[in-house]
Amino acid sequence: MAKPKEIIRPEDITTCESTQQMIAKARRDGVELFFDRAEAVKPCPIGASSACCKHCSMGPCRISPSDPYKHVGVCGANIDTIAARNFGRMVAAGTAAHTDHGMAMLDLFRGVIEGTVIDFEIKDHLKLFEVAESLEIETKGREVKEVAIDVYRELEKTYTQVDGEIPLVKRVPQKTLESWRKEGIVPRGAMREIMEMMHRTAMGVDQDYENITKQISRTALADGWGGSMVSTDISDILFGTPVPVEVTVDMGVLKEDQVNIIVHGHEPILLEAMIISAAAPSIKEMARETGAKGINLVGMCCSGLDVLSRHGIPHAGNFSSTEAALVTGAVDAMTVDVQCIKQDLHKVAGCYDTVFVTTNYRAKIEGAMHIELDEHDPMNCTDQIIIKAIMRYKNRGQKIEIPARTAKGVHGFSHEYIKYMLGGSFRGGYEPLNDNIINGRIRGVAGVVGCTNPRSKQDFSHVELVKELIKNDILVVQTGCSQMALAKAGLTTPGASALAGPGLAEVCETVGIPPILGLGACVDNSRILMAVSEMVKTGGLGESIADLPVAGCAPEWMSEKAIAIGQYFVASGVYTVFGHTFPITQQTNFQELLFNGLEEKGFGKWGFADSPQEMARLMITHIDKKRRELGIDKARERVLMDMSDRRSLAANE
Ligand code: SF4
Ligand code: MSK
Repeated sequence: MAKPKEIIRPEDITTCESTQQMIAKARRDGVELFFDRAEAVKPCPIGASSACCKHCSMGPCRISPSDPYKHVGVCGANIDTIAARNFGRMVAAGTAAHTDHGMAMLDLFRGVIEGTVIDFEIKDHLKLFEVAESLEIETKGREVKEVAIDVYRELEKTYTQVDGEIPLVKRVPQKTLESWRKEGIVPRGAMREIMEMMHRTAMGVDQDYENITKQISRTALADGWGGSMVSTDISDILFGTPVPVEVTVDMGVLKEDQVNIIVHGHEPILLEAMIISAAAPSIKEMARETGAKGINLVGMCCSGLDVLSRHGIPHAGNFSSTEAALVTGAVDAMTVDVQCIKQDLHKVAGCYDTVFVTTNYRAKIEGAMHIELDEHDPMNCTDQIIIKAIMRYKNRGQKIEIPARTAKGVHGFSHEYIKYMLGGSFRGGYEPLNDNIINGRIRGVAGVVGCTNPRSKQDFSHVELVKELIKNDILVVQTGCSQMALAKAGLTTPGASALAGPGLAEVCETVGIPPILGLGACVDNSRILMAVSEMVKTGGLGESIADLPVAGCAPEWMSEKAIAIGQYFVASGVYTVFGHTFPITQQTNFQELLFNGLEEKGFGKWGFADSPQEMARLMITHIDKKRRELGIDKARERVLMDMSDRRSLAANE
């Protein structure tokens, strides 16, 4: 076990009380968690500044971040080339993760259409037809299957198209699209963009940081408006578009008297299949025979977020709590698929006799049990896992300690539902949102998303930042582990309006929504792109996404996927702030380009801050700047002084 120099108190590591309790238990049990290793293994300062290159065997070459232009690599690559290449490869990896996930969803969709996958079906016909129409596919008088085949063929181009523009850019506001065309960054298929990104960042190819940055943007856009968007659309078509539902979260959702199975990862098919298996009478009977009151399916990380709003499945916690949940001893099985699965989950599970199963051929863990999920017979895998979990329940020898904490919240706000809830069934649309931004009741909209990271106090920055934003009348939309941080803090309920500024509170109370809207998994950031696109198309807030009073933030990010997401938001026109660290050397040309130069070209830009208060200040300052440029800053001043006007909002809506 790696020994941290000093034992850090659990309350200094995380604000999640359940995780604190389990850190203390793990220490008593002698079990090492990733929090311990984060303390013991300090990050390399040169790597953290992205000032090293190992792209060939003339190196690795290291540049001093404190004097970055003093030296160059053996080949002559300077700090801007080295940092831009490293950044580009992070974007390529993040884009590959989302687009490969999307491709898997598309494979499943094709299987359903061809009839080779029989356990799933096209559940949401309305969404299928809406997607078809957005791709300019004829729907009138046509059969569902005919439309589905055409949708499949169009969406496949998102990956394979070698030239021209991918089909989903039809959804991009015209002026934003024009700015991409001018810069030459409208994406082709993701396979082509990722391939070119990797080629251009190899030794001795593209050595102009500005030119590399164009391909970085193009690759990231192939993710946000391509692979990620396909993944979200197909999930909705096959499993249903989420609608708001009350869900219970936090580790208290584990039940001492039930067979607890945690599903962790990113692809919804695993948990969807698990739900079908767990409902089978023979399986239920088998569980009952062991004395268990039932089978308790629980989500974690993004798999859980994907299905919590479709099925009301409880959620135990985010990325930083996955090991901690095992420390309860109450988890009979943890099953995983792809992305954000720590290798040591297998080891921690072993300490508590928990059955740990990998299920995806792309993601095995050395020594771990692997039961492959085949979409043609998914329940063969999930039945086996549940039976193993029931056996573990029957023979539970561990002393169990389940944290008592739970919180309830409302989740499942797709961009379609936001349209409906704001406008009502007869006049669904984004006009009420835009109107309330124009009149100043809502100051702007912020996306707060992304991971947790053991190098930041878990959940702290997410919760403090969001509280500060809603206090300042900024409506917050969320995805990923950030959404779960706010859910555990009990702030995803309409009652959270009590913490909002007066204008935002009034709008939320009138409509009956929380000021913090959870949109789903990290791949569902595409829903936020669709929402900002709708805001532009609705009118009154400028002509491109870059004109909107909006901002984004990933306060505790850790994954390359987060960098890809950040870059597609920046290239789409959104000011995007990252917290705790940023993979760049300060005061270099590449940093200047990302943090200022891109905005001058009509895109968004990157920002960085350490504290949630500073993140909020940067985002609010940007939103106010956009309000000034739109000429709507005066409206807000008037509204803030006009209490009776605010009170009449309900009557006017
Ligand atoms: Fe060094 Fe250049 Fe090789 Fe990178 S590509 S390792 S900077 S010689
Ligand atoms: S799981 S990418 S830690 S959001 Fe999507 Fe959470 Fe970040 Fe993984």
